[in-house]
Amino acid sequence: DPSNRESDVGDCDDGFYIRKCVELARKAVGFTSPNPMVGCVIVKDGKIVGQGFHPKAGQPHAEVFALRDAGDFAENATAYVSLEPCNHFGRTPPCTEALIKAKVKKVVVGMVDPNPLVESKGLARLRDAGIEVVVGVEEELCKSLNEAFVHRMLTGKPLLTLRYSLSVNGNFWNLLGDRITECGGYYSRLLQEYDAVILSSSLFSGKVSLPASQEPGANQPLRIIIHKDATSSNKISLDVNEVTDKVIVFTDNGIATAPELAKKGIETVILDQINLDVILDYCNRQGMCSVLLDLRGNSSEFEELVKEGIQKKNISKFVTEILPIWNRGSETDLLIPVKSLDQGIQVENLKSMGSDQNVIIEGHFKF
Ligand code: AOF
Ligand code: ZN
Repeated sequence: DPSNRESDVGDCDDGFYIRKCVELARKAVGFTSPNPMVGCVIVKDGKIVGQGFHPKAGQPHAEVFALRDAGDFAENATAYVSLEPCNHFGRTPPCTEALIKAKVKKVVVGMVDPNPLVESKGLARLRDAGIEVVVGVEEELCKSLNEAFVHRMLTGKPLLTLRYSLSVNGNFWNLLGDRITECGGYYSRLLQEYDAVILSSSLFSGKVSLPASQEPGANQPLRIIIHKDATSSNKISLDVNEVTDKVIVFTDNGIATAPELAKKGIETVILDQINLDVILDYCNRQGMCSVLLDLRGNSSEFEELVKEGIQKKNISKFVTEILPIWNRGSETDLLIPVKSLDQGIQVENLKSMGSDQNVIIEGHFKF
């Protein structure tokens, strides 16, 4: 009897269960690339009888875990999935077949899978098997959950996010950092969601100042360190104790840098010219969906990278509305976490503070 099963039912609408799927899916944040995050719940007679999420590429999909959890209760039940069930053999077999075999009656889907291998074919397969299919429940939520995966599927590039912390008085390039980089803070939480983070070599004077979570099992984004104009007198210094195995250095002078880093077991990529496109292509080939560009550091190497990025992408609002506000004030002693500078209200707040206020702004901006 399904009513004997443990459940956490609130109200019984489709949106509720898809939101539950999204909540489950997010348990794997930072770990699923190149795959999306997906959650699934199996519902029978108004009770959740099974649930699961996709933990990591190569491992079973959300539906498989949820069906396993539900066992025989899956028969005649409704399966809720935040993403269209796949109908192809990838690293794992098709979820459509698993749902059909389990004899579910109905499948409610958050969004169509933008992966061309799947796109609507999963839905068609379920309908062919006589299963009722509903699509597009909490669609925006499901899309935003997998914004990076969707972006990569549509563009062939990872989603790039610019992360900054800076003072009102400082200009765009005069970036702050260390006081805002404690573990567990805003930046620390942001890092958990990314596959890689691009850092300037100028940040490294003996140790890697990245507030990545120290919790066991926490996601550690690949640290991509840019070291431009490397010479024997301008060497990168990485403290090997702080370095995880997930570090790679992009440099334009292998002679100055590579042998020393190789001795420490750090991979170096030597390029004629370091630019964002090359780095993003590299990340894409590694199956990464999301990359964070950390604006801390003061070196010219970084300024060029960011300027190039700004010219290419449409962040005119950032340049026209936000930058002038920063040309005020003097020292900085107040921290305002800003989730996204896109939000006009926060811009207004800053304006009303006047020029004598000392403000540090922290946030991130999706390109
Ligand atoms: C689902 N449920 O939980 C996930 C799906 O190599 P594979 O077998 O893992 O297949 C990867 C593709 O399957 C991925 O690109 C995406 O289109 C879909 N992911 N699909 O039904 C899941 N993670
Ligand atoms: Zn699947």
